[in-house]
Amino acid sequence: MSETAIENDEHGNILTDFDFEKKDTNMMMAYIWFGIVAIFLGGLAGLLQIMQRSGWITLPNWLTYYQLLTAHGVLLVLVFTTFFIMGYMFSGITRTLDGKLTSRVRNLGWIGFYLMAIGTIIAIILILTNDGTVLYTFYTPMQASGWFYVGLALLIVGSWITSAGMFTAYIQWRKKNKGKHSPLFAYMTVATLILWIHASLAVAVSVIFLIIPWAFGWVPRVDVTLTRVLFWYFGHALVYFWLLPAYIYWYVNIPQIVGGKIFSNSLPRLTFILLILFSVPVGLHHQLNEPGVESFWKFLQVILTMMVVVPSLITAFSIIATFELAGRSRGGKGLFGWLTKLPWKDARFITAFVGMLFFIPGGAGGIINSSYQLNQMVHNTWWVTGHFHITVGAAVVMTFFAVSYWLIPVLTKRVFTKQLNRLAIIQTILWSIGMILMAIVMHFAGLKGAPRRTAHSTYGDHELALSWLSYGQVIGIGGVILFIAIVLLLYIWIKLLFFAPQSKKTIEYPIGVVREEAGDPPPILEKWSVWIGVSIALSIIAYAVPIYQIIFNNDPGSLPIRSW
Ligand code: HAS
Repeated sequence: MSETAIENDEHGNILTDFDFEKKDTNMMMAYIWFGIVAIFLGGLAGLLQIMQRSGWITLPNWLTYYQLLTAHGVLLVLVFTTFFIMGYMFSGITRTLDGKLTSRVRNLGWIGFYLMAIGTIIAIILILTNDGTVLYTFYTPMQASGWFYVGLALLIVGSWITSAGMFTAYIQWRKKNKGKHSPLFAYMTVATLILWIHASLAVAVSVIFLIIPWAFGWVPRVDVTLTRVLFWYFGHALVYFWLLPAYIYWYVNIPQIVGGKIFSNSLPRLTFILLILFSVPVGLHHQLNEPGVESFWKFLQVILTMMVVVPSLITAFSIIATFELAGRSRGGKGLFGWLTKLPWKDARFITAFVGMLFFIPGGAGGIINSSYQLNQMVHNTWWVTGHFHITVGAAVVMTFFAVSYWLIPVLTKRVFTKQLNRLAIIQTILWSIGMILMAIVMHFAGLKGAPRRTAHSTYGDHELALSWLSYGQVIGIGGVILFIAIVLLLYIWIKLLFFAPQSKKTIEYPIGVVREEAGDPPPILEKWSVWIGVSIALSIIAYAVPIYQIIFNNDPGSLPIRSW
């Protein structure tokens, strides 16, 4: 569905006659606002921690490296992502379904928001008091205050209620539009939320039934292997919960921005179905070097990991096809002439495009990580930190920045001016340089053995550890540039929230139109029960035996450890 474009403003924005209802806008803005605060605080923690790790500063007694690392991880990859994603998906669901939400859906959206917000605040207070310094993976037997886990549980339960709101909107639309296939944005949102709920059930079971009773001292010991396996059941799918909304932008919004059409109406749906199926039964590839699980099951999940790469490769080729069609329809000739016709000066496009470029080495690095033997080389080194900064920290987050450059103006009815667009492009350049210096160099340092999750140390001036020092300096500079980029981003957002010129009309909410030649999607792709069933079956095949073995191997469990 495309909007009715009525005119262009002097900054080149397309103005439309579409308006969200004020009540809906308020709810979406609440999510976006929380995300903005989280990214700033998380970025600040990142800056301090990288400066400590590079040996540039000594932290005061009341603040430790691991506390900052926990705050950085929780605020950025758990809090910022979840709030921003929910706000963005709510906006797209509203825009492509009925244009407005029913009060039932909106109420669920608000209840979810408050639970998530309360949970986050509890967890952050515990991190600040140094009672939750267990990193974002909260690996047992490190034990935080029970309230830290209660906070995280509320964040997850809140997100389920938010999801219920979006499911309700989708079900209401389908009842009114029997026999029609749903708009692509809504379809992809539903797929993302199915994946999220399936995966997060495992971590909720672990937190509520295993970790919380142990952390409050109701039971003395915890089964470490079981909690870690349940964490990674969730933890790998979590990365696709970040990635899929970025894919929604690439598949659905960007075609409109580049002046093209959506390449196919079925392929994106198939991609998301494959991601539902294969993103969960692969978590053991994070534990290839851990004891307690038979290698057969690890190997099986390595094979399934190679399957989950397929939808990303489909995405790569589909997006390039979309760009080519757009470039050619704008007069691009020859083998690569279409590239010159893409809107390189539009921050809504270029920021996400650079994110896509980062995802090429990011994805290749992921394949290296998941190759059983190669994992021994990179596991627990800075390589992995580099990998996730160019995947989530670049590909995904740069896409979210691009989304914010039109979503905030749509919600605030302010104008994304030429000057803000220029600043956004500078922000993209800074972010890219920062990521190259920090995350790409981390890969090399990791190959030389530099460990992740460790504070600055020269390990008694050991020769090997000294060889990491020069990498640390470059990585530190990258981290500082990234923080400067966050400050610039904040400036742009504050302008868009409060100070950019107000517009009477709303700027375009870019929803691409599917190419006329593309056929209708086969109805089976929207039979969710089938795919949920297959997904559960695959997870049972991959996990039932190892989990059974862990539970019945008479592991005495571990007493708590406070390592900080
Ligand atoms: Fe990963 C560790 C394997 C993708 C995030 N990963 C992590 C951690 C995080 C993370 C946070 O197997 C650390 C967790 C922790 O704290 O311990 N990862 C993979 C694999 C993929 C993968 C196989 N990871 C991601 C994504 C993430 C993410 C996405 C966040 C969003 N990862 C691992 C493994 C580990 C791991 C192990 C554990 C390592 C260890 O030992 O601890 C795959 O999904 C990647 C597939 C992607 C591709 C790329 C396709 C390229 C595209 C861009 C196209 C470009 C265009 C532009 C269109 C094959 C789609 C070009 C246009 C032109 C015109 C030229």
